[in-house]
Amino acid sequence: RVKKLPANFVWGGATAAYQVEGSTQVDGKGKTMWDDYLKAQGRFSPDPASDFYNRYPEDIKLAKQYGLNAIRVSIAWTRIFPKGYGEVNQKGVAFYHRLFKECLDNNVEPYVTLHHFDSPKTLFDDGDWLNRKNIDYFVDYAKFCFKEFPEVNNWFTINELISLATSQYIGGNFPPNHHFDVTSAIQAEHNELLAHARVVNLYREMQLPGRIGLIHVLQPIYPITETPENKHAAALYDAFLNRFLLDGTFLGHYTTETMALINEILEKNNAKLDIQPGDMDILAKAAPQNDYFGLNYYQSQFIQAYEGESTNQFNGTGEKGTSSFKFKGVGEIVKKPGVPQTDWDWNIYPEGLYDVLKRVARVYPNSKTIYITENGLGFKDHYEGPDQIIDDQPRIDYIDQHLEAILKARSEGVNVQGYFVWSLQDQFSWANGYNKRYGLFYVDFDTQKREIKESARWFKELADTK
Ligand code: BGP
Repeated sequence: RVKKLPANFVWGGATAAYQVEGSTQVDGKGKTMWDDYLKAQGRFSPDPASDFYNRYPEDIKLAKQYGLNAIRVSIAWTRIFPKGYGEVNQKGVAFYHRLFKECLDNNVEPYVTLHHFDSPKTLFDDGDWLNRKNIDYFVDYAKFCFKEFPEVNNWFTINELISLATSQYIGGNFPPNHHFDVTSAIQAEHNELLAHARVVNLYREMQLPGRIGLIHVLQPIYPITETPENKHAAALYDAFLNRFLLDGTFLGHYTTETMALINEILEKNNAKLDIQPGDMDILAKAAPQNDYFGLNYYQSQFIQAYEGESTNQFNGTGEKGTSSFKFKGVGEIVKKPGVPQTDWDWNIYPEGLYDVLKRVARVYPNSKTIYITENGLGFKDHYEGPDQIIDDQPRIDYIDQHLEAILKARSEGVNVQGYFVWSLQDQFSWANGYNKRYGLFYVDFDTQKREIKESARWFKELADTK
């Protein structure tokens, strides 16, 4: 076993504005694509979430106390520009200055994402990423933030472009809940890449001293057995989830092989992708200008060939075995015997993280430095009573196994410089609500009291002893 963390390793906890802040209707904040949607759905409310808007000093103190030297936060676009553009909301601006100051005063370095699944409602209603006008608004918002927050040195443009695109338009578990709308999904992927690339190019033009990149969640896809059909299914789905975005980000173009796979999916689904003149120049210019790469990893998937109609079932309740996914002309997701799964049917497969790290380093050298910006276990933690340590051994095992995969890749030359656990404290999960917990710190959502989990103590020991 390779077991040593490097001395200067970035060791953080991750959050996202809408999942922790709460206070969605105070101090002039505008609505996101989620507010009315969640209300109509009636399952759970984004308020007060983890009440981070008011309790951030407490959470940052906990982070520091438990050995963390970094935190991932995101700026809620709608606190700054309630309508997505136009007038600036100074109370929102002031909040983020306070937050960053608190981080820096405590030596917890903030890594800041500009867009984490929370498009302004006005822009969402107007097509979200499918409307190119909204890319202009995103660039304006980014520019404002770069000027306004010089105290931030580590930026990410967009979090998990693919999760947004596929949850909105393929799986249907994010608004606007389309199922297998392949045209919208692939277009959203391309347009989000454009938005990212334009902001990277802008950041370089502004000659700012910090670092900028984006965050992809990578999901390795393995054929369930090594038949030619299953291997082709894996190649197709991989192109749709990973390869198209990695090519666009770090090569600055989509390779012929990637486009052959994408076009096969588009043809089989009567879908199309619109690439406009100039788009590829923007991507090509940005590709070598990323400073680093945020890689999120949770799970790998196993697939077999499938030619029938598309159908899917999303497990948003934690009732094991209730999910299914069949993508016409691509493949059917299947369970691999011997690979454990969480209550939400996510495979626990640390080998996938090792494989994908090796792949990124080999195929995409422009990724430069890699930070694992999310990794963690969704789990139904058991509350033990006030001031009682919560035993979350399965989470410790999960993190331990994935760290081992990271350290193995590092020992073979992959340049991983940090790890952010998802998540710092328990928070609101978009399509699952509050029973899917990830935190090092337990949040009693009724009282907002924080409790310590064993994983936090384990995390601290690792920080201390490396
Ligand atoms: C990532 C997101 C996070 C977070 C995490 C866990 O996709 O970047 O925002 O939610 O996954 O996912 P979930 O909450 O669906 O379990």
